[in-house]
Amino acid sequence: MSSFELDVLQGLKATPKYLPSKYFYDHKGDELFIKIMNSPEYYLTDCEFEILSEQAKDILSPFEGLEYFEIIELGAGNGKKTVELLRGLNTKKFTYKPVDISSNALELLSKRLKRELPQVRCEPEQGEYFKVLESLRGKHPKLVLFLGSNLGNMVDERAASFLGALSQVLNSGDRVLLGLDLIKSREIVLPAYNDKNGYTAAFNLNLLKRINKELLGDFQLDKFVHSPEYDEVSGLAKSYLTSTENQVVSLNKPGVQISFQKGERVFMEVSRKYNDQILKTLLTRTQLLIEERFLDSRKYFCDYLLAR
Ligand code: AVI
Repeated sequence: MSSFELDVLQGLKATPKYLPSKYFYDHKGDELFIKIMNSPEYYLTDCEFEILSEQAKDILSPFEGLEYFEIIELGAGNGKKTVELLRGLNTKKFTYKPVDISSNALELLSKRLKRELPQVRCEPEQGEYFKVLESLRGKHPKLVLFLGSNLGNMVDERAASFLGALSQVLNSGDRVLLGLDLIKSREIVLPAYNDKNGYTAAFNLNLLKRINKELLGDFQLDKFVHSPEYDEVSGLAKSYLTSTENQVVSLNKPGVQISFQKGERVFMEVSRKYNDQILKTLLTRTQLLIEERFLDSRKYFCDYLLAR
């Protein structure tokens, strides 16, 4: 059984039901995520683009005097923001190593780099963050980029163990640039997860489509609605797909039937929003310390520079 099949089965048999958001990113999911990032409601990308393009020099200052270093990007996506950070650097001094679960996203990124910064030495690696961590060990000084509030898609416990594992493969003096979306009002956050064009709804529903295709399922997409929620006290944004009627869905590959009640929700994704305190709690069991904060002009988003 593939891990996709196992994880989907486990999630749909659980109470309450859930599906892991890491499976959003098939070919169609990648396309929809790019549309989300270009949506006016999805402020995260613009904020971080502003930070990286306007403050690149300050962000990279700890690496200024070094002869050679590596820039490793976890969850590189299409690299639009990172290109801004790399633009001002002397290309002989570093290697850029983007890591992503999506080989399609890595291909798009490599093409973008060839077009926009052809001199940059780029060594892409396809894989899950947790699984590639070991391969990051090495003697060269490192800057690890974990941008886009990607950490927010992990529940806190997993985020803390991820940061712990990351800290363990780094050497003293290495840095992590961690891009986090900050806690703010629901009037700003909720529309980012419920855009008017319906890209976010389609992004969530696309996972049902993927299950239909890969696990021979018969989900009827018009019988589920995208229902995001956000609690501005805890900073937790959560996305659900809600069943609009009592229904039974078959997955013919494992050969199971799953019942849904009218109004029953399938938890699809957490997108945590942060503040200093929440981040400090996640860092307690690591050897990473907050060295500096880089904010956008609206103070919606923060790129934290962490030092090992
Ligand atoms: C990739 N990640 C940080 C996005 C987020 O904001 O949680 C994924 C996303 N889901 C819906 N819209 C965007």
